[in-house]
Amino acid sequence: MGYLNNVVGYRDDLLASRSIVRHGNYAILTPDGLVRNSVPGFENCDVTILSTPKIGASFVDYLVTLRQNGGNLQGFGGDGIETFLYVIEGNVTAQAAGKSFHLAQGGYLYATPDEPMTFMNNQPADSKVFLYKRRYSPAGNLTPHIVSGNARQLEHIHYEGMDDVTLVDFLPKDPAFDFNMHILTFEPGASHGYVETHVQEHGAYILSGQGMYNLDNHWVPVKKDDYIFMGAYALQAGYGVGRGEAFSYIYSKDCNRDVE
Ligand code: UGY
Ligand code: MN
Repeated sequence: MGYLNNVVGYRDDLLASRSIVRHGNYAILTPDGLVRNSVPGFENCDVTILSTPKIGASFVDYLVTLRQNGGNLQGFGGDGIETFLYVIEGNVTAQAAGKSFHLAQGGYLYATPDEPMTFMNNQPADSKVFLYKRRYSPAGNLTPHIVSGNARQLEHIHYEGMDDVTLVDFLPKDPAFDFNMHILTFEPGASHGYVETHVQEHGAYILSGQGMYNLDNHWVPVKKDDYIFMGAYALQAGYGVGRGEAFSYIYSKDCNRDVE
């Protein structure tokens, strides 16, 4: 018996992933490669940790599927950590600072660094949320406040004067806030006006459609449910492709602070 009897078929399927990780620079995490993490405080949830300081981000993003009665009742954030929750699918009840919020698809909650948020699935079917946390960067006596609403009620502004690209801002333009969350939407064929090169970082989750994205001068195809990390100074630009749905993503961006 030769050793060849032990050789299994060539696993070319294991060579095929659209995910890319360039530490500190950019990453694309596609749904097929995501793994579940066990994180204290999350019960009956599938938690995937996305960007972290280990990839070069100053924030942490998570994708969480809340199963029946699933959620985090122990408290997410607080002790100097501000948090943001966005409902991708389903219905979630969240609490912060003694207030309760019923969040349907598109619903969101920002909790200040001194107030942990709790949240729970509010329906028998699964709900899916995008979470963000970061250590708040204080500026003088400014204090941010709790913000909640639904993306559907937010104003769509034309991004940098373009007809076919719109932007939504979730948080107020107030220097007390050290980041904002946005949704950027490109009609098929619409694009950024130029290759952005900036110190701010992004964690972006694609909500709909398909696009081509330039990350540090590498063009990559991206689509709904992909996640993109763009580190400080990562070159970035994209355009929507296809004839159907607009290419749209929710993303974070640090703001309103000087650099040390
Ligand atoms: O706000 C932004 O920097 C945004 N336009 N960046 C991006 O979409 N990659
Ligand atoms: Mn940008």
